Amino acid sequence: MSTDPAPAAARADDVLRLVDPAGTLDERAAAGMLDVTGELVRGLYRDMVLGRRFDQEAYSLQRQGELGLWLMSLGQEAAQAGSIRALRADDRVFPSYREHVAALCRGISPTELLSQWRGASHGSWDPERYHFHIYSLVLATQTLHAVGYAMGVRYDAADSVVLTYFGDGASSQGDASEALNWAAVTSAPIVFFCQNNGWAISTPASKQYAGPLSGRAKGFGLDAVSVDGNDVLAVHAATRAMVERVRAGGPPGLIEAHTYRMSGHSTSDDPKRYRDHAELARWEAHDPVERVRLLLTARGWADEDYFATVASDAEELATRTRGECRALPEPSLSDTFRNTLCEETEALRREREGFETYLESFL
Ligand SMILES: Cc1ncc(C[n+]2csc(CCOP(=O)(O)OP(=O)(O)O)c2C)c(N)n1
Repeated sequence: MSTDPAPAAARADDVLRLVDPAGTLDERAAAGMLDVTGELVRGLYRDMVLGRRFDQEAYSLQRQGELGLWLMSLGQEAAQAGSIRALRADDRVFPSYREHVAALCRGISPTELLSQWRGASHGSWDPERYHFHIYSLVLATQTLHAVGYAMGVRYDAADSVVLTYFGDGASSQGDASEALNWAAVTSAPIVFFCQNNGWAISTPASKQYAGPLSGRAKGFGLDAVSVDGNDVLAVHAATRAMVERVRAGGPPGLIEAHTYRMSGHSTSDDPKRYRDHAELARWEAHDPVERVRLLLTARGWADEDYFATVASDAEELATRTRGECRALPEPSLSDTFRNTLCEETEALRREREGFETYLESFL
């Protein structure tokens, strides 16, 4: 049995690609979709490099015992930067748990991003401030929350759009199908963004479903497209087009971005036990960051000074991440009770006080 996720992608409808792995831009495909300027490409490149360096630092922090767990995003930078940069700041995002690059692009700070993984807080950042909801480890649950929110947007006659991220594994959850169906029948202003990285921990996509996810969405009545998820310009163009259609009152949409996580599922996982080396090597040749570096160089849109500046900004981000993470205050165990409900009930107060008395008995 093949464990290579590529066959699932091959069965998909036309997969949009604007830049190939050698950094060559397909001018004809891009025409009418995207005004490809040096400024746009430089910005996306920077997002990806900073996001990758942050992810690497968080991985190291976990290995040194500073974080309880980390879910890496290595290789998924284009899918995230390309899509989030296609949204307006007031568009709402419902992520799963691996959207670190997208979160940083939204302005969420390293500390806010890491505190949940350090066990220092229950939800880390304020979703209202960033229009970016907190992470959920329960697969696909956020897709239903997102549809509910999008229905509210429609009732308010507002013109913001909701985007929800989920994985190929999450698409096998009933919640995801319910969300697609409910979005379609209510014409909710929502875009489902699937980062199809071919694996749900150790289960390959080929063992989860037989047809492309984009096809499944069309069956529910959604608009759907398939993109090369390692091509940041293709992702950006496809998301912009889809978001514009949805904002203008078109049906909800789904974008299936074919990508690959070049690291394990989490710091608790050892992908060498189920993925073969050749598969990883094939995807390394499709590195999303390298492709953009080649494009920038070939077009003369960036020189060595520019790349050095981005690299030094990434180092600065890593240093800040480490310092701020280690300085996070220890949480109080009582907060577990305080964060359960918005307003503490009498019963909860009794439980909390009982627990605090129990803790004090150890002093
Ligand atoms: C409802 C539910 N079932 C099972 C799990 C265990 N689980 C955690 S991550 C994961 C695989 C998710 O794969 P995918 O959705 O493709 O996202 P990826 O982690 O690859 O980004 C599973 C099965 C869970 N967290 N929630």
